[in-house]
Amino acid sequence: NLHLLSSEQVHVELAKMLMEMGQSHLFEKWAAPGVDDNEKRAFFDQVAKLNSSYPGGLKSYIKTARELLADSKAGKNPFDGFTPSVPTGEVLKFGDDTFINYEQAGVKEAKNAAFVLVAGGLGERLGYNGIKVALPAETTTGTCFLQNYIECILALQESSCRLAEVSNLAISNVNASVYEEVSTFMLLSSNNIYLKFVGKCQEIPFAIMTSDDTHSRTQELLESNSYFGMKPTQVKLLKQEKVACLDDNDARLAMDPKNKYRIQTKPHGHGDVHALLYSSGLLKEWHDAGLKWVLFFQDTNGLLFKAIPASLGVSATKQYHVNSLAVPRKAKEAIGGITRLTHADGRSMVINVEYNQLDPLLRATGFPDGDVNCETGYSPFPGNINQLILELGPYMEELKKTGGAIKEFVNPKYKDASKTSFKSSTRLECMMQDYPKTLPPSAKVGFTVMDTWLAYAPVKNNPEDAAKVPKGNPYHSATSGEMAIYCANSLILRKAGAQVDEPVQEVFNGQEVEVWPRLTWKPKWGLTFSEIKNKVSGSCSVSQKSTMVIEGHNVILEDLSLNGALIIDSVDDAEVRVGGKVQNKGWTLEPVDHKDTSVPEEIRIRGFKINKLEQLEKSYSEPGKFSLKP
Ligand code: UPG
Repeated sequence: NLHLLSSEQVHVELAKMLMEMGQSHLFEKWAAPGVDDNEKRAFFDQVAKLNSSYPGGLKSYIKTARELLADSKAGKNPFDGFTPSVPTGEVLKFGDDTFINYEQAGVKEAKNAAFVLVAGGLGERLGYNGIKVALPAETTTGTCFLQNYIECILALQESSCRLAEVSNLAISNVNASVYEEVSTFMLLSSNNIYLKFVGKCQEIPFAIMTSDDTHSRTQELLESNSYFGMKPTQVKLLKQEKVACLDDNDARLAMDPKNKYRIQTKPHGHGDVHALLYSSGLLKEWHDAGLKWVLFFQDTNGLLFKAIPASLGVSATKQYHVNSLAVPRKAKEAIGGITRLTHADGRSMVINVEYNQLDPLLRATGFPDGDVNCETGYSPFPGNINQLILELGPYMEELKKTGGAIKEFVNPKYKDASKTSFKSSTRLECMMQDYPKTLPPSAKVGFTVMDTWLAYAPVKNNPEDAAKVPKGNPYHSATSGEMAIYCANSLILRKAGAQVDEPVQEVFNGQEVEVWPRLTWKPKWGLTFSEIKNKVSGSCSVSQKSTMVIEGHNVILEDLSLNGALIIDSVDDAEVRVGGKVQNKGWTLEPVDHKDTSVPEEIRIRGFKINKLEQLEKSYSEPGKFSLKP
């Protein structure tokens, strides 16, 4: 009832609560009554915010903190009583029949999905000054992560809608003329006539979790780029709040070192996303609109959407309440391991064990070597890439009970072995992948393993740290993130029938990487393997030095021999067949030093810049059929 009281009374109530919870030190240095009143009011405003943004309020935060700090001091193993084992999941192979079927099922389901990007992290390990979603995923086109994500969602939306429409046509044999007024996209009917679609596609909602560190810059990025083609109403930003820092094992709240009228705060972790989706009412809105799936993803993975259709297909086919995407994991790699934990009392769950906990857990449970590779050269535990697909109905039901609260942890850095004081203040944290921890054993929790080259190439490490990564382990840098996109696109085109040259090895920012031809395309050109395969025909070949940028939707590669740079842009109604021999000097990669501040930060952190020497560039701005055969 606090909000019904006048603000002064609210302050009194909050002060009482803090006193009751052993926080009187917060007021010790306050000036005499009547002095610094504005600052004192601001203090209570901050307390009110900390209180309302945490499920159960500050009282509950302090209580949980005391319990977790006591466990930590006692050295209690969070996995006490549990034995880890390797779980079984769905292992997919790109391009085979199973994969294609899952992709088809996933595209069909996509119209019932909502996407959630967690982008509140500052990316301290990367050390980039901007927000991570504004970084170019690759510099051939300069497309940033956020643009890529939005264009992928829009492409999926259109493919899903088209698929639904094609099946409607097949069922109802609709009169073609109905479809001829406006064109949003083209359909191929069962008797191979192109029809123009006039219906409205269901918009796939897109929510982005931001924080004080990223909110305004994310908003500006969207606004200054017209939401990258998405309707502004389709995108919702949810800002997570920070939580109070803790000074000692009694969970005394830490004062801001610079202001005696403020509590020091730090991020609470990506697990906040569940409480925010629930408390904002968004989940209910999606549920009421008949949606079925919520897909969570992270800020810098330029490959992710290549794996989304098939993994959504797995969720739909297997009716998984929770489906985590995973890739083969190198031992000690900084990605969590998906593990089956079986308790002595018979309980069992499949859950992520975070990368810093897997080794101690294994050592404590009869695996003296800890987190090591097995005979395959990989850890036997699949690596969690933190792409989660939740079925909305059961998810809503669970959140009605928990309010979205996720099992938290605390990670204090103690001054010495007595564990009585901390080197610096700590706070409670939570992770979005810990959601299944509160689920009943009946919940269907599964995971889907994909090839790393297809699904996972995040940008997390700065050049110095990346250069120190042990040989054979992934760099997870801006350099490797960009190279992974060219590699994946080259391998996909190969699988689609083109002959693509082998990569060459080069060193940028101290990291040895494979440089494949720089092949890029808009997601609307092809997100699934079937879509891409349909656009590659005859005998196509691409040399290693080549660059290709496909901006159009309906561009068909037909007997193309590419040895140079080719840039094609076309409106959706133009069908462009590209073939023949394209030969020019192309675009080259020129090394730059990451310390060279004359080069923009987003370029120098990858260690190369693109020299555009010569290219064949064509743009088709009118509808019609065209052929480009130089
Ligand atoms: N993030 C927030 N709010 C926070 C902290 C992080 O939104 O308070 C976001 C961040 O922007 C990013 C994501 O959460 O999009 C993940 O953060 P990051 O620092 O990249 O996570 P890691 O510590 O590297 O680990 C996560 C998972 C781990 C998984 C790995 C895969 O915890 O299990 O293997 O991501 O990339």
